[in-house]
Amino acid sequence: MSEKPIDRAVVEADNSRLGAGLDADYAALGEHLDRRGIAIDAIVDKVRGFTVAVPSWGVGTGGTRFARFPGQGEPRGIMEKLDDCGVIQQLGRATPAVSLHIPWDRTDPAALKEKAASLGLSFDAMNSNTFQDHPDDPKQPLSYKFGSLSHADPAVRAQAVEHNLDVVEFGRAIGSKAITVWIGDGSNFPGQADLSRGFERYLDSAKAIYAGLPEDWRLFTEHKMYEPAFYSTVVQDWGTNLLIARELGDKAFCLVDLGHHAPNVNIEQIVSRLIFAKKLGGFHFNDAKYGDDDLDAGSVDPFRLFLVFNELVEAGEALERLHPAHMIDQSHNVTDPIESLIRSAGEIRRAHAQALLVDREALRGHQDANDAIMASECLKRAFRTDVTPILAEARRRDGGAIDPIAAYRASGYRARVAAERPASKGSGGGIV
Ligand SMILES: [Mn+2]
Repeated sequence: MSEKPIDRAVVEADNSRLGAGLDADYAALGEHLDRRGIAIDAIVDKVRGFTVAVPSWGVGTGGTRFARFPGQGEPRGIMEKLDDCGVIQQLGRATPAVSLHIPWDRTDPAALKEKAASLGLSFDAMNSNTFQDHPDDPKQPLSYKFGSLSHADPAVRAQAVEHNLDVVEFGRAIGSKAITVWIGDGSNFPGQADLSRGFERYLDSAKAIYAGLPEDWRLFTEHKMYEPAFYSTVVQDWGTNLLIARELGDKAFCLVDLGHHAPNVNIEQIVSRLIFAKKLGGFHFNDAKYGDDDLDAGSVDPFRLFLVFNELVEAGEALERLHPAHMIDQSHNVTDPIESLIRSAGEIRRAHAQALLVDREALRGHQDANDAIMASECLKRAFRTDVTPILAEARRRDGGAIDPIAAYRASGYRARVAAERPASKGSGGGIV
């Protein structure tokens, strides 16, 4: 595989085909925003400065608990996953970092670092995995069937703690600065688990991980209401998550996965509260209709994504101090994962750009005057603005494609790797 996975000529062809149209659309939008007192170039610069990490597991085809239908040319290991991440970054220019999962992505760290650098990629937060068993890992002989960090058996807890510390060590070697801990611990039936003792055991384990954290690292804990446990989970919501972050210390923060809440929960308000508490650590972006559907960000409810970004922009300097990690966490069952990830990164940037267009001074005035209609319209006006030319211009200025999915399809990349990578087996659930 060449250093840049897509031939530069493909990007140039896309940009010359669409360049004049973009110039016209950009000028028209610029004029429109100018009338609203907004300089379009300043928005483009902010969009260019906003990046989101892609998950290494996202470039393989996902599955449900019923089945997994493999795609063509799926990556067979972390090096090929990085190639696919390189395509996403080369065309979209929004995703310069990759979030790894250990042990799925375990390999020689030096080789990994070299490969990433050749593709212009770096590594964001590491993810530990104690929600499944690892029969091939001699360091994890005990089963996580009944939990990990909160398990009743101290030997299982110790093994899970040790695994997390291993992940930190691995992350150090490749330049990561954070670990995200999500556990599947919980129960299926009332009475199965002691809700109090389970949480106390979790906290003890989390403290042991925290104690092994390098000085310049952050620990993100991720809450989830249900699944794989269906009655209770140990870290079920943002309140418990905040409690954990406060118990652990200054390097501990809460990670918000948009899919990990009950339907209709006001996620943007949770974000606001975590900013207030100075404990917002980062995001796993995705979208959902019913549960943790892991659909493409912004594909079902783009207004909710916009409202989350509205809180982030509103927070201003307070957010800069927190510098939350932005990561995508999705499962692609029926699409080409590369296309889904390019699109999702674009939609995340879209929500950010729209939030930047909110007239904050006017909004505050409407709020203080109790003018519900005008306050609502103030947000809707920003949300209704089609910022597509801003997103495309940001990509073009950074050497990406004006229409990255069209360029990807024109490149023939998927057919090329399908010839090099034998099809994987489709058996078993592939949800991640
Ligand atoms: Mn997640």
